[in-house]
Amino acid sequence: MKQSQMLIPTLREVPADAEIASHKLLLRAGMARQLASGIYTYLPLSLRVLQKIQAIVREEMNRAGAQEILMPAMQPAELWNQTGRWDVYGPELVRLFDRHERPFALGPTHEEVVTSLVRDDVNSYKKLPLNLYQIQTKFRDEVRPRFGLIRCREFIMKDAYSFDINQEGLDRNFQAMFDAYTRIFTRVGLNFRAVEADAGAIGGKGTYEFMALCDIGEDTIAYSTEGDYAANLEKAEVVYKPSRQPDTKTPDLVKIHTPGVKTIAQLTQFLGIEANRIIKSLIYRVDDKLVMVLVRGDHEINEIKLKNLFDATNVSLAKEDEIRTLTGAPAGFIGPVGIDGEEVEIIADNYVQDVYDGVVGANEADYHLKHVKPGRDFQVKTYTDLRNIMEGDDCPRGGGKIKFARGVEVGHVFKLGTKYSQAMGATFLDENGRSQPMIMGCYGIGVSRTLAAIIEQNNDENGIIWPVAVAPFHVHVIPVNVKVDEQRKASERIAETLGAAGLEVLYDDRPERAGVKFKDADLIGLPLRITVSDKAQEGIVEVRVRRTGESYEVQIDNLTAFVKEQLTRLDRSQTNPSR
Ligand code: 9G3
Repeated sequence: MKQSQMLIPTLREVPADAEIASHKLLLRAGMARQLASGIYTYLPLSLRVLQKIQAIVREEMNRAGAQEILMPAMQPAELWNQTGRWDVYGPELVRLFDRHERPFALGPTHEEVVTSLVRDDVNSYKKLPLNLYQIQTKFRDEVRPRFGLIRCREFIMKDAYSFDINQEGLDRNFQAMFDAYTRIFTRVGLNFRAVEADAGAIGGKGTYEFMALCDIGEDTIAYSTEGDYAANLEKAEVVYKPSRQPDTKTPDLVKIHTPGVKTIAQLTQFLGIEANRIIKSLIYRVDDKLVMVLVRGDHEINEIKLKNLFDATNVSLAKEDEIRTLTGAPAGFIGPVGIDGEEVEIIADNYVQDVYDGVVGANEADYHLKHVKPGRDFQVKTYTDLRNIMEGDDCPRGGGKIKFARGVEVGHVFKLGTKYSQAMGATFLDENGRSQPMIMGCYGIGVSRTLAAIIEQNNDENGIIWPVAVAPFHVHVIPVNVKVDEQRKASERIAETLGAAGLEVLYDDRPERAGVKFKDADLIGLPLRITVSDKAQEGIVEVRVRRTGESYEVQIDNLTAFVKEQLTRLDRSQTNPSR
């Protein structure tokens, strides 16, 4: 392909709102342009990469027994009313009216559509299992689109849906999808972890997020220094080991004046004690009731665990006036001592029970209590795992210590069970002729987000460094001076020969200065760059490896073999990035 004829509008500078590497580079390398907030045009180079990612996705989905379909983006509201989700989702669901004033949604996901399809056309156990997938544009009117293609309002997703007659079938499909995702993200060259995640509103047991490790990721992953354990911080369970109690008797409670000392940090400073001697008390509104939650001063409450404990829809910190009404004191001075467990449930993280000679708010402004002993001075209805795991904690599964990493979710696999099939009447007749709801799973990959994550993980100060498997082209052929006939002719011959050998070649035939062309080549980031200079007269060109900076002088007669060998070597190193 001649670069002078391709739309690759490279930029030196980018708008200030492009904060992260992939967003900057997509704009600078002439790969994408924003049409509106969170809405992008993919330019030719991006499309070539997307098509390679999608080819890998299709190969692995088909290998796992899934069948490709393509569902509409326009979804009738009544489908969403059958599952009750029309009213669950707010402004994030893009809604419109057709010419007959009928309400529609632009699909953010396709559980309703695919379940109605299967309900209407599949009704015998003989027709199951079934796994249908599509690669299609999704619409979600995010309140704050950001980070380029990482968080868009219109994006490309591969979404798959499996239908089985029983749990074993779902487990098989789930495992097949899990393995397919592992192969997909390995083949595209991503450094990723499959992490246990919280099922959230979807419900159902067993859900994993595939996280591309990168510092701009919004999710925190807790992983073990040994073994394979990894979990989203929301989900990571904390193993509780009772600590031996010092056998000294805890003195009686004493109220102390702590004027304006509200936070844990101020309290440790004021009293000269460790944060693990303080019991933090928080009042939460859990659906329609108030709950007092206790965690040790050096720990953080995990609101997802709190929500799951009550199987609640909403969990939020109580308002200042609710706190005062309930405890008689402002936040920062509240505590469990003297609170009537009948009026407000008191629950605590496991590690609270080992706090000895502790400190809590006195339920009076500017006062705390010291020498507090759980079980003696206050009762707790439930001790359970309510805190965030922390770096250095023991891994809850097997050995090792917990470390944190940040990640971007590029895949998500769910066991749905009968949530949608029940609601929409997607049933099948089992071998006894009895009607049963199908058991479902759903599986998503953010295809356009994967493109951004690959750039996020593969770049340096000069630009993108494409993994071979998804590079827009394999080789960049650049004459130092295209006005010198011998260089131009040699370049054209080389582009022709490599093309004929099945390689994808971008030939920079632009009448630009060499420096400009080399800068653009580094920006665009193809795996290999072939520089054609006057040395071509001696039958020699320079081959430069973008990832490593290595450069080789190569006989033109040996160029095809050398290029293929380099690409193979690079590809092998990239599909198993350092774990
Ligand atoms: C909505 C809107 C946003 C949404 C959803 C519905 C996320 C919604 C969860 C899923 C679950 C899986 C199949 C592919 C993999 C993910 N955001 N989810 O259901 F109406 Cl506005 O999409 N779906």
